[in-house]
Amino acid sequence: MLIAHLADTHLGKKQYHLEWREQDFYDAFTYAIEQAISEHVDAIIISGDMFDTYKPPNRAIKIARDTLKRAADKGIKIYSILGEHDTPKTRDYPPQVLVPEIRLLGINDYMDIIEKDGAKYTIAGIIHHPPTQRGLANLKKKIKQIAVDAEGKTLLMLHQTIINFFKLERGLEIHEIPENISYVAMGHLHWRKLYRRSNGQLIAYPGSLEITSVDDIDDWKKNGKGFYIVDLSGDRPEADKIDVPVTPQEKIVLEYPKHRIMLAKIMPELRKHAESGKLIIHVILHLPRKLEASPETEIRQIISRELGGIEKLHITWTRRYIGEEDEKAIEEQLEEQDPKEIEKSVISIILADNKEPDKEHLELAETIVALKDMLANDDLINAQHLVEEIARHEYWLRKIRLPQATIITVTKTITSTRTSRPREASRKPMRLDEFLRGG
Ligand SMILES: [Mn+2]
Repeated sequence: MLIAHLADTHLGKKQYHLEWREQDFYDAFTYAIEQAISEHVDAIIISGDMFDTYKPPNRAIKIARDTLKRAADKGIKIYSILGEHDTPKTRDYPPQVLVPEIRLLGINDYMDIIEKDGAKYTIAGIIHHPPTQRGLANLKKKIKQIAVDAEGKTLLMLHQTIINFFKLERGLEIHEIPENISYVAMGHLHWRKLYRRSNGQLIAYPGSLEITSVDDIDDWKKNGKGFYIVDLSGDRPEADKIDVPVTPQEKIVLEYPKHRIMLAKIMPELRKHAESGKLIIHVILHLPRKLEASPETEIRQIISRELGGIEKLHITWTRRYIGEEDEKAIEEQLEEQDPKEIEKSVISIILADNKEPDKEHLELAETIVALKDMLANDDLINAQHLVEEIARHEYWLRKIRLPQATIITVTKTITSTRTSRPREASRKPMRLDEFLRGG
């Protein structure tokens, strides 16, 4: 029983508004499916975020249909779940309904039981659940039910955070996944991760098929991009990494005015990447605060000249202003810390009125940080859940209940040309309720 496990293919993503970047995501998908067909898999599973949005370009749907039809024509079954990207944000169908070859699991229909060589296998899936307390509670209930209903060796598709691996947001813990599930086919994290539990269970994130952000670059260099071919037939599941070629991306730091020398040093690496005919470079430029010049134009000219006029070249720019030596040291220190943890601790200290935050403050701060991320991602449905969760928090009740007859002092500054005599009322301490009434 061989299964190709893909996730986060993000079809329709048009990175940096580039036409050719949209095509790159289609090419990676087509390549992966062709590979899966040539490996003679019995099923292809896509663990969420197959499409970049729930309203992808028609082109994305057409390419998904054409590619998956070639697999289905060979008798390969295709299953998918929804990630947070392709979950409809209004009352609508997800884009997968337009691809008839896909059996979408996790909404009404949670599993399929298939037989091969006299053995039974369960392919199960649950759509992405928001990382709120209620969302996660529902998710855990569904996972338990699947573990009860499953027959034979079981594969479960999920699109969630597993907090033992990464702390993007709240999520599941490894011990919350029932032991009778052989292979946990994850999506959501864009990096490759393969973890074998002592009971033989495999938990696998294939990662995104293409490089979706600067944050993916290090993992791509270390582990490559692609998917897994999983063999469920043996006592223990086995997963093989299959690599998919992607457009190279490089992150470089250039410090003004040493930028020319630094660029020359890194050029052989850039030239190697450019052999593919495509390259995306993320330049982080360290500049003194008062610099008038824009070295970007010159750097761009050097790069395109040195790379022999490569056609598909895209450069992103980040400016970092460096004043004094210790400013730089602080920046380096900050880079080492997880920015989410910094946000969380700042918010929790504010909530604790500048005192040592306790568990409640930290918990609420974490929810607020999560809300900020969801709003940044335009994920309004999940944001709505979190707003409700935040609003219901007991912290506010304690915070608002003020001791009675609190006296606050409100002083008005009166600017008058006629008289310099301040009015009596403005100097008198006012009670809070008077103040709120506008007295
Ligand atoms: Mn994703």
